[in-house]
Amino acid sequence: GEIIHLEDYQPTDFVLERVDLTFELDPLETKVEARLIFHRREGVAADRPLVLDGDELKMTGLLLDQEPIAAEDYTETGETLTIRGLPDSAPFEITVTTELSPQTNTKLMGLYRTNDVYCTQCEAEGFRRITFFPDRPDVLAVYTVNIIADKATVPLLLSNGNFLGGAGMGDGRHFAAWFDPHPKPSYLFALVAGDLGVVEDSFTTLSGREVVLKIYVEHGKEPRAAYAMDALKRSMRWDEEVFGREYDLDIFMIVAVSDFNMGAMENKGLNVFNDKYVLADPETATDQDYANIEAIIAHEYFHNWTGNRITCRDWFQLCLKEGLTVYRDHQFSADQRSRAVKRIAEVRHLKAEQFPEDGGPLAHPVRPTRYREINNFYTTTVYEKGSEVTGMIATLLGPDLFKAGMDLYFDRHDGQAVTIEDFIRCFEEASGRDLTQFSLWYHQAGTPLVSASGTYDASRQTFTLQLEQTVPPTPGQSTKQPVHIPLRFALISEDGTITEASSVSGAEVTGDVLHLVERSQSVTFEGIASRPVVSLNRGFSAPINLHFEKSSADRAQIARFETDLFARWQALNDMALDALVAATASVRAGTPVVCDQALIDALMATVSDDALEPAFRAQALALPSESDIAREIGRDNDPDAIFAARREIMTAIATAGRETFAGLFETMRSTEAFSPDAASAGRRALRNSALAYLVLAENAPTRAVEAFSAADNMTDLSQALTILVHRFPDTPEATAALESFQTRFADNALVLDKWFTVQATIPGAATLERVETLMAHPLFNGLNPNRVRALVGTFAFSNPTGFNRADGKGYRFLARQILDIDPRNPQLAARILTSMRSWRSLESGRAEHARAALSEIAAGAKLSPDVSDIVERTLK
Ligand code: HT7
Ligand code: ZN
Repeated sequence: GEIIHLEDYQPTDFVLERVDLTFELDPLETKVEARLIFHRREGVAADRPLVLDGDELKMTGLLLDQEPIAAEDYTETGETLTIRGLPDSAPFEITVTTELSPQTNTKLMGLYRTNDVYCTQCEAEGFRRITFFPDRPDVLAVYTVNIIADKATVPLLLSNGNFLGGAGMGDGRHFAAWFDPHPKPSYLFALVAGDLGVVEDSFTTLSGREVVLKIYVEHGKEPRAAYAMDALKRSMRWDEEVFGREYDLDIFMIVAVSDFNMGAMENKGLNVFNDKYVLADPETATDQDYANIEAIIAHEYFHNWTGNRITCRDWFQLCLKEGLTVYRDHQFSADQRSRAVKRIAEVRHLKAEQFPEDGGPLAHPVRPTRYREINNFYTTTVYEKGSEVTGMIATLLGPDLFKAGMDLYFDRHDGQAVTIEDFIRCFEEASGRDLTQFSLWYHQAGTPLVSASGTYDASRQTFTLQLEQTVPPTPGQSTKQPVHIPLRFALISEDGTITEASSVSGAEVTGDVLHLVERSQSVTFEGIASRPVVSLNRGFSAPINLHFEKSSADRAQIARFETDLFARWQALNDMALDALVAATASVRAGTPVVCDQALIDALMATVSDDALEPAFRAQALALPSESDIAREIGRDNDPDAIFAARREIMTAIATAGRETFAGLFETMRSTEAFSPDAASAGRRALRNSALAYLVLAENAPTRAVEAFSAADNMTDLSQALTILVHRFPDTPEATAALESFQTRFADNALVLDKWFTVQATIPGAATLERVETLMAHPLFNGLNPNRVRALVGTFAFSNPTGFNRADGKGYRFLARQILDIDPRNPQLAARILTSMRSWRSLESGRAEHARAALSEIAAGAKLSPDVSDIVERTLK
């Protein structure tokens, strides 16, 4: 594939007015008729042809105003259909007929089949696999869709918008017609047809309109859609109350399918979901599953305004809808649950996924300017960093001006396809603030590094904070400008109270927000009575790396007294990270690991503090991961040393806190019936962390075995299984528990994914052979993306010691898998391949093995554009 550049953007020569589609569904020979009404855009020369996009299409007919087009007036290649000699200004109708084979479409883009259900996925460029079309997001049209299929086997016929009507056709077939009055780009088109069960409900909007809600799932699974329905109604209400956005059709439908490349898709009025993010009940779903369902249901629903009503001009603007919608779903979850705990989870995720991307070969700006394969830009940078950037606008402007900017955006751009510049302009106009420098966050890749140090002058009663920022070089961007960094902060005095300065110089400070705008800034606070401890980047107000050396005592002071709970967690986590990095150095030097007593004291004080919510205490106990430690060390990493160091630190904490953990394991036990609410989930989280430490302290599987037998919900069951199997992998106890889990859930593929994942993430080199054996297991299905991610994906992404085996066999295994998956599902292959993105920070032996495996992939015959793009950038 060639490279697409933002600067080459041009509007289309022809304006699409209306789309009429007719589908005659058949597994191998689906007929599609597309009637497209166009007119030439004003000012476009009369000899300009109409160029439509296509991808692997078989065209069986082509008409202009119902008349065949002469062979010399059109050219069809696999990828484009060019039609010449079209009317100058009058509207005209093009009718294209194509024939598709949904049953053999394994890419899961366009029209495909999953469990005998017909289903489409059109974002980003899937519509061109259905018919020849101007398949780009700035082409908005009104669609009518007719679907015809066998009535007995395909009783359900769905598409976007409102239902017009349907009937039997007297030949065993039936049809249904749908009309979507909202102009939309092709990527939001959807069709679903098959035999599914349904859960129905309704929602009355604030203005009193009644909306029918339907969630379609496989027959028999209806009870497992109840939580998703509840989350949907809460999302609809929340968007009305917080963003003033109402739903705009008579019906909103969600369909759960089992073969899907991503989490879900926001097609207008007809969202399609990976069933993993719809189905839940206490016996089969963990608390994390419930939280994911709530967040993704909300995310897709929120797209109705941020994405669908206002969409992207081109795919470079993907963060316009994705960053903003992630921001909105984060705010929703924070309101539904504990804001601080939600923020901690977000930051953990951001650092674990986005920071490595931004610091490696695949780094790109939130708003990129070039791409080879757009599917490879559905990244954590576009989504999560995009959300952080939106959050910084809210921090800079404050809640009222942020809201005014959002209202202006909805008002001004409803029904349009716009750019990030249009979005930013709304906030500039609403606030009167110049966001030129701030916009660099969209255009410069790389995580800014802020170095801070403080000096207290007792005689003058002043405190000076010295701040420096650098944005590291990234591929294609060697030099960077300083960015506008909103740093929320607090000065904590010796007695633990928060001190306000009588005046500040050297930076703009509004409320608790300090504006860092220069490369280097010296900020002086006056009227400070004693040496303060600075808590910087409260609430993670900016997505930066912060280097601020502090003593354990100072960190402990923040952990104890900050009023921002996130900052308390951050202080504990920083202490733990210091200890873990030091421990790793000891392991590599062959000297004994000693655990900082201040860390143990601060952790135990936090976990024993009953005034703190259990979910927060559980977050405190969850130490930085092996990859967090590797990222902090940054180079020459030895995953085995990191693992050993982390195990030793955890054991030291476990030993010191053994009684506390035993107490928590009892007091956090639930006596009530299972509820997925955040408070109950928090108690389970704390109890299960206590269990993990207890098992380490006791160095025996007994307690995990008991917890496994006693569990009455999937959270406790899967946690007990993980603790047991990861700590004592080859014991009869672990084998028996795995066996019992597999037997019990043999008919539930989503639960078996947990069983595959638990085993794929067992620490140590031996896991590779286990994964290879599991791939031949009768319950594994290499054609289903969820199965592949559960086994191969988690092995590569979440098993540092197994995947990074010193002999390089983990990488070679991955190379084989990528080459095997790529021909049938390039998106899935490319996604899993990004697990190699940090290979250059490994010690040289492993790095050489990784490079060899990447080169093996690069040398593969007939690579997809998806995989070749990732492999080439990763190797560069
Ligand atoms: N907007 C959706 C993106 C998506 C997607 C992209 C490429 C290929 C398959 C896909 N399925 C869904 C999901 C979202 O962000 O809401
Ligand atoms: Zn989205």
